[in-house]
Amino acid sequence: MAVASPTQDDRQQYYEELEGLQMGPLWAILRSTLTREPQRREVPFLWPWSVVRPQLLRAGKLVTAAEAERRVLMFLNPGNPARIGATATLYAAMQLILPGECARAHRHTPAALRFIVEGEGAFTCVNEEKVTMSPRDLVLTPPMVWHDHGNDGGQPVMWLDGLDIPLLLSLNGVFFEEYDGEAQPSSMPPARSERLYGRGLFPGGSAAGPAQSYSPVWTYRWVDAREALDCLRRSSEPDPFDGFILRYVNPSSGGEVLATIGCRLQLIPKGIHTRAHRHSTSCVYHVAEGSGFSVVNGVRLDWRHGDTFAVPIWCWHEHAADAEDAVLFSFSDEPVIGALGHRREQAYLGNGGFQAVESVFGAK
Ligand code: 1HN
Repeated sequence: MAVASPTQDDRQQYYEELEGLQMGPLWAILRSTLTREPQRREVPFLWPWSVVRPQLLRAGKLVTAAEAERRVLMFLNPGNPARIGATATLYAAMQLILPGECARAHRHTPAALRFIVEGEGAFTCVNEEKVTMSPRDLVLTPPMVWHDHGNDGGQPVMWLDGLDIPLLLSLNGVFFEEYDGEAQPSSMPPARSERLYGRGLFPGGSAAGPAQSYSPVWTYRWVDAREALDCLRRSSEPDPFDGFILRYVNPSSGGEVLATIGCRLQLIPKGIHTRAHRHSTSCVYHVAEGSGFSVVNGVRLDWRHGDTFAVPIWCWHEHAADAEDAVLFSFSDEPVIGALGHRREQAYLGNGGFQAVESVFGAK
């Protein structure tokens, strides 16, 4: 029996009724949801140190560490104002601690890393172990590990904070606890985690535990990382897409330092322009040494020491150093994408492997 064709009104009325019942027709959103490639709102973006530093020092005059708990300026991606993050999964920010200040102890499920940008004399106390912080050291505070920061020196200390907050928020996975007291006692021998786990030797016998999901080494020193990078540069060929690149490793597993965040240090030799590629992971870069530029989806980002920039997922990117070697520290959500089995990478094949520059970031 033939059915009378439904009118637009019939459908409209039906959809409205469904809405009131907390239901919806999949066919209305199927194609706009299951897209051929990721729909990304975040855009390539750069936060210049020359802009960030004075604003952060201004915060030091306006807000105490005690008031703020953490005196931090967040790096927010303008493509997605609703999200607290530099990319869809990664939060990045710059923190300031002034001489004599304490950023009180707490712990939480989001994983964190610090890459020190300026100043000597600060420390992070990680599970009762005092970890000193010097420029360009990497310091980890893994999930649910107690941490507070202090500054015993005479200078303001600033560092890049990297966390997986946007990811954890989307998983509804945030737990947070305050410590009973402002700062933890430092009951552990100084530098215990580096001395015990950071030297290719591990406890044996009954003290040998299983591989951990995060690195038991709380800090990776710049002198060591820089020396390793130099050694790599002198003894191997550069990767066409990444130059000379090192992975900060969890020595208990050989895997990434944090379950949700991977860290890299890469050297782009002077005069080298890497080929463009893109991958199904997002990344935040910080310029540890030198200057140069990256082209990210056709946008040229010129960078120098202290700058931080975001490369959202599936964006073409290539790097070039100026007259000196440049060193980029970066962190990404690669461990998450990898664990899900969704790692993809693509080389840019057009134009000899280099993108055409369509715009220059920050140009008026
Ligand atoms: C945090 O614990 C710190 O300990 C910094 O320095 C930034 C942002 C969100 C949640 C926790 C820190 C943070 C944070």
